[in-house]
Amino acid sequence: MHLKSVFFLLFAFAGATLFAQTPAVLLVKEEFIFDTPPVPSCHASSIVQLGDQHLMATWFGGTAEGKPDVTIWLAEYRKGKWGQPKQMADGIMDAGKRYPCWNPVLFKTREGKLMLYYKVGPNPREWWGMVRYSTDNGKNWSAPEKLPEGIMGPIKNKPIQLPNGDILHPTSTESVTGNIWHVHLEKTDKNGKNWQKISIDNGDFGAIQPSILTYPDGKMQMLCRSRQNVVVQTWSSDGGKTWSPVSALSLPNPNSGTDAVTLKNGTQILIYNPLIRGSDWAKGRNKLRVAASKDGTNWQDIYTLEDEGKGEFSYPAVIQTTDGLVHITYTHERKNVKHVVLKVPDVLPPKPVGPTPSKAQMGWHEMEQNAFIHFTTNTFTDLEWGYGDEKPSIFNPTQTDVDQWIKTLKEAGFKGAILTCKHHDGFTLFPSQYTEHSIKNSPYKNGKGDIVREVADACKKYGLKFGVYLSPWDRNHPEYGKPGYVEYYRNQLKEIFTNYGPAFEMWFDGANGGDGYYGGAREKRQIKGSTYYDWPKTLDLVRQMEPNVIFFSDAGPGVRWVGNERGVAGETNWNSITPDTLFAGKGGIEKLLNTGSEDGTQWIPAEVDVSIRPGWFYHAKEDAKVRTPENLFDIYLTSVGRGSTLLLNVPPDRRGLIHENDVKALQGWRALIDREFKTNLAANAKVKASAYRGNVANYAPGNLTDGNKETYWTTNDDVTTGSVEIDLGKPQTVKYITLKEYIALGQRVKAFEVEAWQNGAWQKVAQATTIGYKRILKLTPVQTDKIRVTITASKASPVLSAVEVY
Ligand code: FUL
Repeated sequence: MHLKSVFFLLFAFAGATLFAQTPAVLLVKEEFIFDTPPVPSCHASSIVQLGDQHLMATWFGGTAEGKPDVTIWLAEYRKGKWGQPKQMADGIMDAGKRYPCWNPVLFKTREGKLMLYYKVGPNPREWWGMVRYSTDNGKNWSAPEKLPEGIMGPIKNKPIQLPNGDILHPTSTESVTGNIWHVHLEKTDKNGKNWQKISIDNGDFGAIQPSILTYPDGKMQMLCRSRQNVVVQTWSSDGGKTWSPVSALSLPNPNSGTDAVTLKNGTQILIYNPLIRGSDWAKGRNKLRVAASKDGTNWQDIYTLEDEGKGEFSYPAVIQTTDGLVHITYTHERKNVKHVVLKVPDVLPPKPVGPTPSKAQMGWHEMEQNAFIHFTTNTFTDLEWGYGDEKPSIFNPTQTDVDQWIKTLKEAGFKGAILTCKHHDGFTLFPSQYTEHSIKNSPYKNGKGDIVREVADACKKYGLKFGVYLSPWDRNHPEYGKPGYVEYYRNQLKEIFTNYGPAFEMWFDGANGGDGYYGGAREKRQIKGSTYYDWPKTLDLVRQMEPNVIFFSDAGPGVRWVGNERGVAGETNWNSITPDTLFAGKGGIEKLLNTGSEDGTQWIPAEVDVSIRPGWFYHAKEDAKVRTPENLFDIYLTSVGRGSTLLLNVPPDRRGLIHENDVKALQGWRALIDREFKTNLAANAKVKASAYRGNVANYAPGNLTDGNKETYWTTNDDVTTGSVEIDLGKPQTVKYITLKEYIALGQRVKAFEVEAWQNGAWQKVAQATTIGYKRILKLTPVQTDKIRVTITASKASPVLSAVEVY
């Protein structure tokens, strides 16, 4: 690259950053405290500010929690960098006995005394409180000393210092017998001396590990983890002397540590795992969120720190530094401590409305276009549904070039490809050890071939995600319809997901039961779609291997069928649906699947599956019936343009190649999309809005045209309609309007219209209902210099991330 163009790029990039608005909650930084963990396991961090750009964090670490070698570690952060961790304390006691160390807590008083509290002892029921002090910001520390008998010190979260200098230490106990968990407070003077206990009525709750929040009216609140699957609280109106009985908040808690802090502007911040407890400790700790509140009672999620199908992200610690930023540390898979810095706006973002997409679903929405690949014995028998009695010897694609398939798909703009690893005929495109009806008994590469491997590898090579179709209905298998087949099916899922992953989507269709070969029985077998496969168990099995996989079926749970195979999502297309009574293969629900339900309980967006040819499999007689680029473009508008993801089937032919006609159609289609959406006339355009939330930049209408998917325009909570006006600068021919909702906060818009400024007046040029991830409206081309979008009905304040004009 020429030096000049490097300069140009740098300049353009800086310009874009300068003019971009800020997301409501801005991620300033995220990093791990260490590059190479000094010990195999770490947990329970705490963080404190020592000065400008100067922080200190602590945690316990060793071979594993509870092992005698576990010690207390400390690291300092200066000017944006974490230094080498140092060991600060161990559990070697005078008698030569060694115990594990636990939950360290850092605190610095207004007077400048730095305190490192921690616990030592065989377990949380028998541990005792320890402390070290530093009066020179951590350069030198006093010798470890035991806290007075019966005093714990802060149990996990930081203390607060009262206006009179006294310190309140949030703490708790776990009983040696009877397994009673109980929160209380300890109070000291400003030097951390003269300990006093303040007891709290815990009622029936088993609560531990409180954090203390303060309110402008002088009230205080403690938030704690509980064994009752909720975050619990207690309040004080007398400066912390007495506390109300413990009660539940509406926030879930999987019996995992939380932390909270009061910001200078009065906003309360809580970091918590928003799930209920699973079958073991780590379950329920796979998601971690930031919630905010003004009154301590009404909480809203404002940021997602972690959202994984599996894993432990837990035990947060949170502080606000003098520059206003919020610093969070938390346990990351027990391997590292993660440090995240956020800027939280004074005016809080809108509360999420209804269900919202998971991180994996969001990734799926952003893919927009995926390809389906149907290939099996049907390609050679000219059937759509093979009976299951095919001879493996007929599978013989002699010119197979999987690179050609995936390269073609890549060039057409697809982001992922889902392969029929096994269709209803039961023939496996991989050498399954569980069946002879398999590629291993075909002439393809003398029985050494493996199309699943080739596709997975080519996807990797071309940067496409790989997905799996493994038909539940199997017309070859003798046990189909009996319990034995379900085990067989699960075994093959194990083969696929352990040998060919990662897979982003698993597709299981609704076609089930009926006649088939069934190992020679040649009969009709009916199954009960709602129960036969025991899907919950099967999905759990797959999740163990691929925690973030998206499951497609008629009823989700990841994404749903769109209700037809014509390529058409509903004009009105809600990403939500109530799946309670739905299951794969249930009849009569096509209309519901097509539109979703406005009040659906789960985020299960529609996927539009359609074939480029009349059939799903290649048939020479359909070579002239390949969809035209124009037809594919219409499908693009009725799928991606209606907030869905398109899954377009492109079946390889008998040679093992994507047929020339299909290649040509795809190329034409791509060219059409590129041509029609070449220049966004609204990029960086001036935008006005009828109103915007709190009149602050975080929610200003300029966020609609800044090209940043994390920024959005929204209104105050009581405003559910509104308009934005885009100034195109000069008269332009406008053919399409693209709108995007910021779906992380739920799908909201129910109706909107678009107007163009013509001859001194607004003329309506389109109206529609839902938006969702993306909505493209095709207009009768119009000459105009101004476009106005008016949200006429919305479930709550509309939240839009983009308006594009083409
Ligand atoms: C349906 C199947 O029966 C078809 O053969 C095809 O695979 C389509 C995508 O799903 O359920």
